[in-house]
Amino acid sequence: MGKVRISASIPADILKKFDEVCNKTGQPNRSNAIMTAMHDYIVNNRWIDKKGKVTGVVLLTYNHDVRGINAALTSVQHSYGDIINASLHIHMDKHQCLEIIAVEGDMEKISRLVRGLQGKKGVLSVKLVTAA
Ligand code: NI
Repeated sequence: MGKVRISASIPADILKKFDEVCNKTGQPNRSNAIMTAMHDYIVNNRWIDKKGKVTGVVLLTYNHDVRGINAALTSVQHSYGDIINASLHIHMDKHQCLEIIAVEGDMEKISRLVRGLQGKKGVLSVKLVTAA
């Protein structure tokens, strides 16, 4: 398949970090690294098409300095109490937190939970890993 040229606007600090990781991982050029990152994004989001009962974990990282984020994330999780078995909070450093949320239930509802978390200001990443 032929290649297409794209253009995108992204924050300078993200690009700087991206280029640093590209160098460390030995990517031949930025286009190749972006292609790899896009492939990972596609693979990481395959769960979107899953259906039925799913068991897994949601890995959520966020910046806890953002005003109101803790309350917002707790509120979302309380709304999905029937599919959340447990959660574990890890203070990664002074600013970043990792939350591991064990989920079990209908994929459609888990998907809504993930989207609810993704939409909050200060959230850095949300990843769902399904066990079955
Ligand atoms: Ni924390």
